Amino acid sequence: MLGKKMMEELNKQINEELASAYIYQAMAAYFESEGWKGMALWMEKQAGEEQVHAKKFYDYINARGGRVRFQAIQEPPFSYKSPLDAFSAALKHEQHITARIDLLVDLARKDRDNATEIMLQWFVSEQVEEEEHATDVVEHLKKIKDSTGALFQLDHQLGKRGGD
Ligand code: OFO
Repeated sequence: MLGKKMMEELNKQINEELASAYIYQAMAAYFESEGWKGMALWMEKQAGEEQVHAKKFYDYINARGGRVRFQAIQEPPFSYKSPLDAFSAALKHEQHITARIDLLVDLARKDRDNATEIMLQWFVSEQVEEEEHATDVVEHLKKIKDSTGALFQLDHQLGKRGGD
């Protein structure tokens, strides 16, 4: 059985993951509106991944005999100043999610809830990748600055993102 506090926090994490999907899908819409098709596709893939993350928590709560509770999702930002602004926000958001996962691991250790701690290890590794991918794009965009040609090239490259 999951502890009460753990079940609350895992349910909150479903909300965090779905809110992440919402944020990234809204970023995709922003990129679409600006004509950056590759970046839009990158964000769309990211949004899809977040839904998979939410489902992992959903399935885990159910497997442990808990009760899933869906909560309201906040409206995501509508627009950004630039691609760099959007990807910087995505990186900041991933850092927030990493802090959330760390909090869940701390709680699992405190509860001596080994099953949850092991389940969370996948997310610990995933967050390393998530931050790395967002950081790569942010660094690339910083180097590009306002070079339209280089931006088009990066947009093309990001559009080739697979289902990682
Ligand atoms: Fe972006 O990793 Fe889940 O939230």
